[in-house]
Amino acid sequence: MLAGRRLARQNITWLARSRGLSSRASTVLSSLDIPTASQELPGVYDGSWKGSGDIFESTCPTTGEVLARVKSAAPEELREALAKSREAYHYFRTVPAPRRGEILRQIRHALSNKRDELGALVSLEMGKIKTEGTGEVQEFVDMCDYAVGLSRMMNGRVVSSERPGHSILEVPNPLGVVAVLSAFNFPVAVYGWNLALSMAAGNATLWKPSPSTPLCSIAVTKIVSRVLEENGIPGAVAGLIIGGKDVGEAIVEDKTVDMVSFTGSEAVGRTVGKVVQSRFGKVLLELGGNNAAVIMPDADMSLALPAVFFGAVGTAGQRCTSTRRLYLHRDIAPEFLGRLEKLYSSVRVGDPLAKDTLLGPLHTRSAIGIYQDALGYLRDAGAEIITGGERYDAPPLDQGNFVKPTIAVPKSPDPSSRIWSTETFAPVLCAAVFDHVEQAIEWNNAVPQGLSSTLFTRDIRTIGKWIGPEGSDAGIVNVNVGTSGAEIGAAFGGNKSTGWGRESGGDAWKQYVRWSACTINFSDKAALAQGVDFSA
Ligand code: UN1
Repeated sequence: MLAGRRLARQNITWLARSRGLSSRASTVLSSLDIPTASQELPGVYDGSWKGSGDIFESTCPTTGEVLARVKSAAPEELREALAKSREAYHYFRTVPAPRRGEILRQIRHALSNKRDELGALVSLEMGKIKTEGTGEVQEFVDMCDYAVGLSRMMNGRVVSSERPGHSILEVPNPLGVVAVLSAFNFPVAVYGWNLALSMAAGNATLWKPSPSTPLCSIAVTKIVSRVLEENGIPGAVAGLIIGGKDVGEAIVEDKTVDMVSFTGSEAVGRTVGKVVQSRFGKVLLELGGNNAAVIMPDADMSLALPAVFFGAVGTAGQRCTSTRRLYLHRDIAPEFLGRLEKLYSSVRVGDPLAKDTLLGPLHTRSAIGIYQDALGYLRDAGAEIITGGERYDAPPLDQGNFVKPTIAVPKSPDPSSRIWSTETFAPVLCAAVFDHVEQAIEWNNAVPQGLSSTLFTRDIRTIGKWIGPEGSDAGIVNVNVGTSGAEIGAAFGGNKSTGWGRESGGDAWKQYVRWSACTINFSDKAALAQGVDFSA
């Protein structure tokens, strides 16, 4: 009897301590040492954990439950974090690059040890399915590998001088403090792209994640900071600052932030770009995408169909690289749409943590509104909705932000109309029919955004046109591969209103350093360039 009562009491304590969190949520959080008890979590790290600003709630998009309450940065905490970042940079810039690479190798190891747990947290907090959550952590791991290599290859150049006994060096040096303002849709990978390059380059990085995915950033920062501490490196080399619009604005305006790497909407990016430019800081923008897939009559359907399906429905249409426009050659349009619709009807919707799920929820309640607005506009403009077009409103999906993936055929393919020229961050795919590849390329290029694009064909001549000067003007120009799901090895980013930024691979690292051209005179003569004679 006594034992029974004690057990009941224990049960009550457990419930109180875990705030009635579902076991689904508490299992994921506990696996990453995120407290499930009711205390508020500190959301600022600059060598020590703190936070006394407004409280942000992390809400599960699948169940609507509050996963945690996080204390954001008060204004003086932001100022302190920025000062700590600068101090950390002063130390870190003197650490030899290959040694910085060794620390990145340890971070890579620590992240990959927690790959499944972090992947599950991404699923829980952001809402993408588990395989994509894990894939995102893998992207960070890959990026660390890449940066370890780079740490021995961030080479400058020796340039031939026109003057005897002179040498010219182009030298990359650490830049300073890099702020990373990231979005909810890739709450781990996009920080990984930036942190890995920024660390290899010898900078201090300060991360302001989306305020709706604080737990992913806290979990990642804990893993990274442990490695830094073990190596005697100041924690502010990889600082974290959770905050809202005011914190974002203060960072963007702050002259001590040498570079701002911003991922988000075109509207906010426009302001970020202007403000950072006006104080002559460096800015890297990754803004909207409005990505098209072009399907030629000779396309291999077994490649094109799954690529469009994943591109448009994967991540519930919430990648910058999601396929939003589908241009079909007249000869295959009815067959393609019929088969695509079948794939759509087979989509398994539900808990993104469940193994078989292909479609999770949208990240926020307000995203449902954006989806419904887009559908309302399409209907008013006379578009035919082939499939989807509404929420899943039966239990248990009504608890979360679930919407049906949609294929629409707008009345007109006019790329300047709102339907085609704006990015809707939801699974809405608009289709149009073309007769000649030139027409499809023109439509592909006629929108303001220029992130990703793809062409499906077996004809080498069409491929040549597509990737050449008369082809797609996007930053990512694929062939027989979907618009989304890029690897880290090539530079990632887009042109035009996507912002021209480049992250991850390729030459992206060159933005995270300051370049010096150093002319050195090894001779005894004071020669001037271009043969100028200034002898007294
Ligand atoms: C984004 O949506 O902001 O290419 C990034 C992709 C991913 C990254 C997307 N590797 O889809």
